[in-house]
Amino acid sequence: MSDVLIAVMGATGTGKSTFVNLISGSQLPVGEGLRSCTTEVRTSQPFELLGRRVTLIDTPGFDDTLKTDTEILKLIASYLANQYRENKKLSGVIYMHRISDFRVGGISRRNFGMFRSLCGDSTLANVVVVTNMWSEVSAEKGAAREHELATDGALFKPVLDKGAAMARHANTLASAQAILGRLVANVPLPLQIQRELVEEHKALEQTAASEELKTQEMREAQRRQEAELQRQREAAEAARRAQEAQKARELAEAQRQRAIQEAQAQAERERVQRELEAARRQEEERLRQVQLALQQEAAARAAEEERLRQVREQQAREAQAQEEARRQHQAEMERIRRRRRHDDCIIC
Ligand SMILES: Nc1nc2c(ncn2[C@@H]2O[C@H](COP(=O)(O)OP(=O)(O)OP(=O)(O)O)[C@@H](O)[C@H]2O)c(=O)[nH]1
Ligand SMILES: [Mg+2]
Repeated sequence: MSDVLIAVMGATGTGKSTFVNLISGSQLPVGEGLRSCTTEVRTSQPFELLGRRVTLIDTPGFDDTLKTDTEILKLIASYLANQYRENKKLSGVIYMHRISDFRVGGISRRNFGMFRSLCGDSTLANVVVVTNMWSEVSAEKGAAREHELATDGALFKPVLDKGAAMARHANTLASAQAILGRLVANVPLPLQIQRELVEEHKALEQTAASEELKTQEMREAQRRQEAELQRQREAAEAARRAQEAQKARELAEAQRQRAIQEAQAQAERERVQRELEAARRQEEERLRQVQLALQQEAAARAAEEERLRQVREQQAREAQAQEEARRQHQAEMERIRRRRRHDDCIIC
């Protein structure tokens, strides 16, 4: 029975060890929390499938929480190089991807980029992109994502176009067997990283995978720098807006104070105006009263003069009447005396 070697790769937490354990009956550690679980390249216990003795290679995912990508690359590369030096080639490579990921973000893309540079193009016929965790999404959503993954040029389309296959894993033994069943009969081929390290005697730093890592790190540094610049721009913009808002508040406050002062000054002017008006009215009233008193006094004086004039007229009339009476009396007396003298002459 010939030995078959198949590697399982993919981002951390995508279920690589679970898959390996399920089909091989191994007890490789499986992650529970958010931390990466597999930190070394581990092999499963061999198992039989379709008349072949199969050994699976469980790998740590890039973007491990404990190891750097360079350390992970070194681990996988040196393991694969050693295998190739012993003339052990891979009949298949599985790339595990969670269909439940609602978005294929930077981490998944970087992982897949590393995977591609490890494999190279010439071995893609031995590659199966396996989607798992189907129980975590509705069938329609899962199918839509699967279609997107298979047709998006930035995702799996380029490898599918070059001979890789895509398969669903239902987290059952039968499903795992069906997936591996497609690989066990493949012609074993060296991966690009194996050829580079073993046949071409390249140093790890000269390999495509290392170049990819550097490119990704540069992109990541650039992204971080851009993010930092953006953060600084946003902070500056926020500070500018805060300053403007503060200025606007100060201006509004100054305007409010000015309005208060103007209102107070206006109220004061009106108060003074009212007081002046009241004083003017008071003075007018006082003058009117004085005038009235003077008029009354004049009228009283005129009445008194009139009374005095009437008294004088009366007195004059009385004096005239008395004078008239005295003259009449004298005339009477004169007349009487003349008569007496006349009478006396007659008698004489
Ligand atoms: N629902 C569901 N959960 C799964 C499946 N496969 C794995 N899991 C769970 O996903 C978590 C991570 O699984 P692992 O097998 O440790 O993933 P890994 O890819 O080996 O992770 P690293 O070793 O950290 O790279 C565990 O809690 C598993 O129980 C699956 O097909 N369906
Ligand atoms: Mg693992």
